[in-house]
Amino acid sequence: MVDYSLYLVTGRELLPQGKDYLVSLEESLQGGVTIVQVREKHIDTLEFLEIAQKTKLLCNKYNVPLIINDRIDIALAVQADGVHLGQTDMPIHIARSLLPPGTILGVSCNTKEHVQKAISDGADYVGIGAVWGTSTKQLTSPVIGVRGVGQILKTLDGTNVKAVAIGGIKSANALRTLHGSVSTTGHVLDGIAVVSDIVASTTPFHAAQNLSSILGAFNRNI
Ligand code: TZP
Ligand code: MG
Repeated sequence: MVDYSLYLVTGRELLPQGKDYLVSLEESLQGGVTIVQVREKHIDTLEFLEIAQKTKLLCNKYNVPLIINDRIDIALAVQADGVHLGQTDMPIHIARSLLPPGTILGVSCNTKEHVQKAISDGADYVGIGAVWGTSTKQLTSPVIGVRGVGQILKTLDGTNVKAVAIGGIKSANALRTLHGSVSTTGHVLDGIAVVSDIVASTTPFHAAQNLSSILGAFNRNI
């Protein structure tokens, strides 16, 4: 079973000055990150490949799945565990036909319609957001808030498709995000996806550990 609870999405441009990418990543894994997505925009294929290979080695060391954003070729090349796709990337059902059986496929969603399509296309999980405002990504649609996440989560009732929320999640609002997102039908997030709260921290170990203990507290309360 994949543990989506503390889903780290990389963002090398957000690293504190002088902080090495792999050092930060390893500290965050030691702090409790359960799954890692390499997200790189506008870099050469060779550089993406090298980053993905190094990330894969670290993920293997901590027995944590590696997801590659957008690039099916890179995922195949490094034998990643999964691929994350956006609404204008390769459709999930086509990605599925290109990748080995059992590959984890996730898709970004911000409407119920997106989620319905993700379900029928055979996605394993959806990333719902942006839940809060964020400066990490230029958003093309309004933030949906925790109520919006809860409404979208309902669409997943009765399916085995997992869900993480993303966008502006920090230790200061993580518990509110988890509690506030519970749908009127009782559907709960499977995890929170985070970039800056961990990557921009000078102490990613502590950032991840804080989030991890918040997840623990939430799970003890539901
Ligand atoms: N997709 C929706 S919001 C976002 C992505 C990749 C960025 C989230 O970054 P942060 O720093 O956790 O707000
Ligand atoms: Mg994409």
